[in-house]
Amino acid sequence: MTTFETYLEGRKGTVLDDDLVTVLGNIAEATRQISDKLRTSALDGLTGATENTNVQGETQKPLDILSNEILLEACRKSPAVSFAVSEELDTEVAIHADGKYAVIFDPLDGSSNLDVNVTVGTIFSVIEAKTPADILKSGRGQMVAAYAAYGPQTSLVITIGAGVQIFTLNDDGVYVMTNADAKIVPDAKEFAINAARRSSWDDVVSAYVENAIDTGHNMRWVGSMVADTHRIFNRGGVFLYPADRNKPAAGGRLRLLYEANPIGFLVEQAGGAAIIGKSTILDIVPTGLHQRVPVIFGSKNEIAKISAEYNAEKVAEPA
Ligand code: AHM
Ligand code: MG
Repeated sequence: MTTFETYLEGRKGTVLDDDLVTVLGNIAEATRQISDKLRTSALDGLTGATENTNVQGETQKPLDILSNEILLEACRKSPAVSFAVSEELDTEVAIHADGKYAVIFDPLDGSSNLDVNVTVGTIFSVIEAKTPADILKSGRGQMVAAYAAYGPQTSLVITIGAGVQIFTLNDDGVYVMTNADAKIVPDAKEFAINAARRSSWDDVVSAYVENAIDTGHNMRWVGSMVADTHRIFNRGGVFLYPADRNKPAAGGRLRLLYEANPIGFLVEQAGGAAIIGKSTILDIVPTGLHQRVPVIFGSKNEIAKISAEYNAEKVAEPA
């Protein structure tokens, strides 16, 4: 049996040093705590919304705030963490003055689904950053990316740049490896998109979806990116959240630093691809902590078809 702890110990000397192993152990423990809180949230009065809005203008759920606190505490417990960046915080938070790693996270992705009792998740990424300016580097600078999916099982899906490993939380609260080398199949006839927004899609996305429907692709949309990603890890497919063609300046719906980048790193490490249009997600140099981007990722050969259409310059690149 390989636990998350033994896996990390065995990978020391790669990107992992003792400090980073401690950081990852504490973050994994935070996801275990969040998983616990989710399981009994209705019994503990942790449902519904609060009166607070975050910097994105979104109403915060009690569990958004609690998950954010749990992750911040995990950062404070880790001497090597310099900064924390979160969907739920206006700006970066300084943690330890002599720290070297920034932890960047979406504490509870898909939280609009919380009371519906479907899968939600925590997404995070670790980069080297000694100053706030170091945080704004492209996704290629990520050392670690991961998500925890809180569904019927709690799964921790992680890359340290050596493929993707999946761990499952057991009854004793220990993450046990259940897939040592997760791969996204290169071809799959399934796509995920919020079709209610089709009037805002660009021509490439509209044509892709139309053709997919005409050629017998299936559609699945959870509305919780972690859940949609986890399905793609299991049976392939494509996820699309394009920019609104009527509001190109907004960039898209999903955020680069704590949604698109970690998922992009994981997807590439599993043999898939992740783009915004002509460019790959991981090559974008961020201009702000909460910057939004179009997000299109999944099975390599399907993404290649979409990318070829963008590159044919039929439309301008979104964002
Ligand atoms: P969140 O981090 O506030 O939950 O927002 C991100 C979520 C994604 O999980 C999901 O793919 C998307 O928002 C769904 O957006 P919508 O239902 O508004 O189209
Ligand atoms: Mg999110």
